[in-house]
Amino acid sequence: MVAARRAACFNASVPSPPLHPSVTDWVDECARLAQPDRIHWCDGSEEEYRALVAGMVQDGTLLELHPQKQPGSYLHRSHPSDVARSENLTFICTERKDDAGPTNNWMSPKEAIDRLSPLFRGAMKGRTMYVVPYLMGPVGSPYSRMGIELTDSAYVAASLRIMTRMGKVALDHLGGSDQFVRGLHSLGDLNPERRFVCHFPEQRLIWSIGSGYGGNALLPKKCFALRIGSWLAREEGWLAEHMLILGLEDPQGRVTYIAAAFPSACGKTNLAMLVPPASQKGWRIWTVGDDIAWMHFGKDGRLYAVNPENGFFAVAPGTSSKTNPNMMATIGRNTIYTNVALRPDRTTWWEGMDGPVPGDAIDWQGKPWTPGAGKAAHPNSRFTVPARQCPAISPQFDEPQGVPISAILFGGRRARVAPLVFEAFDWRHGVFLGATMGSETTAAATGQVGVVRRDPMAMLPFCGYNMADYFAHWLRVGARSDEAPSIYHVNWFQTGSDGSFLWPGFGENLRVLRWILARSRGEAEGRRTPIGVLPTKESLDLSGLDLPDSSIQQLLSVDVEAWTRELADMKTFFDKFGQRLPEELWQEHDRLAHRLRTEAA
Ligand code: GTP
Ligand code: SPV
Ligand code: MN
Repeated sequence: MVAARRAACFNASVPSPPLHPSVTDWVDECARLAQPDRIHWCDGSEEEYRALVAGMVQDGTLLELHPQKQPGSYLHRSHPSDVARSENLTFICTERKDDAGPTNNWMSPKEAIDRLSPLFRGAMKGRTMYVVPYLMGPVGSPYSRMGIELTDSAYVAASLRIMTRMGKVALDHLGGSDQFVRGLHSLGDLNPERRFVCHFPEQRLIWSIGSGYGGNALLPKKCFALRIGSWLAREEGWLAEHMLILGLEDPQGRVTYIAAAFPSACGKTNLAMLVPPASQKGWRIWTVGDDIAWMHFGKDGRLYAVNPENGFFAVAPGTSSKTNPNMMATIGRNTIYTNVALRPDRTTWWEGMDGPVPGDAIDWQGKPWTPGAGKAAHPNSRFTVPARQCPAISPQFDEPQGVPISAILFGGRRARVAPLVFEAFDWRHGVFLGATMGSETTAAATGQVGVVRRDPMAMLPFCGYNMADYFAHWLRVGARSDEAPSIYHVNWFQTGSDGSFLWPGFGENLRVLRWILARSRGEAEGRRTPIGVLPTKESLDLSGLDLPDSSIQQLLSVDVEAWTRELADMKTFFDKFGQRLPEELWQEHDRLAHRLRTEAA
């Protein structure tokens, strides 16, 4: 009976044993629920990828771009109501509501299964269910983890081959084990009324229905590597973070690794592949990751980071050969774009790209567009591309032990208040800086853009458990080591009275990284202020930038009144957590209040 059902369900390429029976049992169970016409086990091969793409070109899911100008590249358009992560439809489904905490939407596991089962029932009729085994992290790394995503979206299956180490390599890693994160995904009917992204961290399970976009649908990324990942990390004593990882090489050839947490669409990808401007001779940046870091303390007490991903799913608008030449080179081929605009010669375009604005184009919804008619590319339009195509990809990208992190940066998008850069007094103060980070919302999530909100450690939408416990975890792991990285806060996004950015940003951000590096080596001056240690004007290399004194003044000063107002907002945020918030954070809050009062007096 079981054999007969398997024969009916599985394609010829069912991987040969030894798979743990729980793998096939779960695939069977999901197939009985969603009732796909076909099941395809992905092996991750080039031929399979080509066949997936060919099928999508044929049925109109993908449009082939100009084969010479953008070889191997395709345009995908998502449903106009499905263009970004849906935070309001994202749930953490723990047995106890308190374990999800006040910053997450919560449903009991039973309610979630009861509500979503009818939506999944028969959802894959007439469709193929792709079984996508994937490995998060370098092959052979003790820190890598297995997941399997079942999806009825060929776009998702193809994208996962870019974003993860997918197919045979993953099953080889799994071997006969039953340790993997289960992810069930269906496009459903794409109606936001019937869209849910549910996480069951206690069951290592994800159920997502009703969206085909990014973080809602590519389950290894935010759902596994961050939400379930952060839960596992707390249980096991490591960190799963929304951070880029870069190597900063100085003119003597020494490489120092830095991790940085900025909220969605706040500059991680750009910093991770920074190209030094001509004025910064001898410096070089190596890209290890642009979105997620899994970090473990080594026996030597240092914090080591691996990038669990294998590709980039990055923001298109604003990407140009001026802002991010490495990314422009990366996407020269084998790239799947989503919701960008199309020029008449079948090449892609978006706001902020090089060259002239096209006189006419097709916008992200497939409609004719001329300049002045709103945005041609959706503000959250993106592309997936293999990480190894990046000219700056680090030789340590596949290093199983990861890279040792010397500094951690937290940063937000703040028009006012937060100076260009400041250093935390110690680990505990650094955790406070991360926990109280504020940032303006962006198009990466549905909802209003440009509203300042608390986004602790850039993890507000991604922490899979109570954030009070998450802060306690951060405090605990750092206290265990004398070699913990130093912590900094940065902000590239201050604006002047006319609304334009005060700091040139992008490649020039290297100047800030150099100050951070020099500080961590004890070689740069700093100025102690109530919020942390700021650069003195002389210690930060501003040569050749031609910044007006008034801009430098605003970039490098602490507005005591504005910070005093911040304090009140931090308190409101902390109050949400009640007794569960670690006492140390209240102490840091009170110390900041005291320092600000002393400064004002
Ligand atoms: P996610 O993929 O959503 O997690 O975002 P991310 O943090 O990787 O953001 P990304 O680097 O893609 O940047 C988002 C937007 O910010 C793009 O439009 C960039 O052009 C812009 N940006 C990045 N760095 C800078 C900077 O230093 N200054 C300014 N003004 N804009 C920047
Ligand atoms: C983010 O929003 O932080 C992203 C894009 O990196 S998505 O994968 O859609 O969440
Ligand atoms: Mn992100």
